[in-house]
Amino acid sequence: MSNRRRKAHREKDLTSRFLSGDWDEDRLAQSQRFSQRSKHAQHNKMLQTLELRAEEAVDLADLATLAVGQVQQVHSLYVEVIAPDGLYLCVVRKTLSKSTDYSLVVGDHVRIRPIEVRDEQGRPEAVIEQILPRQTLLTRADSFKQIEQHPIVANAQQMLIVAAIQSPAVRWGLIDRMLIAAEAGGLKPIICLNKIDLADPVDRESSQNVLDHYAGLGIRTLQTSIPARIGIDALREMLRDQTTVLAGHSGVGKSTLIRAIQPHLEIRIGDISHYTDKGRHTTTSARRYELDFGGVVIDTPGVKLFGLWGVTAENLDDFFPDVSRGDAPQWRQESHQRIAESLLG
Ligand SMILES: Nc1nc2c(ncn2[C@@H]2O[C@H](COP(=O)(O)OP(=O)(O)OP(=O)(O)O)[C@@H](O)[C@H]2O)c(=O)[nH]1
Ligand SMILES: [Mg+2]
Repeated sequence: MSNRRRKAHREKDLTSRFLSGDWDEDRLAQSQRFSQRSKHAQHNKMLQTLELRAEEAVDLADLATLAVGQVQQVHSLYVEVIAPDGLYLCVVRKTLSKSTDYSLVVGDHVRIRPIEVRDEQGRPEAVIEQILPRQTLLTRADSFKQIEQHPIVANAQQMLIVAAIQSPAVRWGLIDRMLIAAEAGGLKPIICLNKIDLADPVDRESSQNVLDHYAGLGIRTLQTSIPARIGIDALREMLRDQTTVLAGHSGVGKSTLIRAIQPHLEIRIGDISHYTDKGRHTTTSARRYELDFGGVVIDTPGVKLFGLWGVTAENLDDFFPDVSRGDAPQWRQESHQRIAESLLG
């Protein structure tokens, strides 16, 4: 009975997706997933040796002599680590993964032990022996109910919160949530309002008023447009010599901004027609990129919701100094109210 109901529901979904023109995108996503899966199968074989090595017990007396690298990207079966002498494909020592209560995320500093195996592209492999303490941690909860913690990026110094003035329309409530997550995780926030070429002067002025309010709270803000080349140089200066994680709704232009400041990087960028308020998630996992003028950026997949971790109805006011002081504009008071209600749940 329940199966039949589920099936009917799915068919309806497919029809509406077909009619809305999303069908090809889904097929594309499916074929991408398929090719990813066969790539995984290849890797799986190659990583078996590495897995076996990770299961061996080793004497860790030499731990301090091992090179420290930083996690560049986390895949389902292995982790890419950038070490002083280049990129390694790694797995975590079994005894370590059993003893630590957190899984690796992009930006984690790790000690690695190279082994004499290379993958089919000649990339060296290594076992991660130690995860070093995190300086900062951007985390979100899996839902507004805050049941499970989802660490996103470790050791970033700042967070570029990207929103688009149009397509998809800016949601200041999401920005407030990300501001709280940045502060709770020890990252300095910057609000970047992108796609300002798409807005009319009235929208631009009202957005500027909102940004001015954030600036009054000591938060750096900027407006950008890639086709109109507005704010790109200012953004480059803000990112120089810093480790910055970019976060925001899907389709706001996070990957495009990275490519605008560092053109040679191979970053996938979504087609604008794919973006509705639902978002399409062109970037599917967080990844670290080095900037050749100094600094590191971490691109992340778009988020629709940003569940807060470690924030309670009791300490929420700490993140809203304007509301506490009683000089917050109406929209900030409403945002505070909505978040407070969601925390009470
Ligand atoms: N008009 C206009 N379009 C832009 C601008 N910046 C980005 N876009 C377009 O917006 C679309 C989405 O850009 P992406 O960089 O893929 O967005 P994203 O935030 O990385 O999205 P996810 O990876 O899904 O989270 C692309 O078609 C870009 O060309 C801008 O300043 N103005
Ligand atoms: Mg992206």
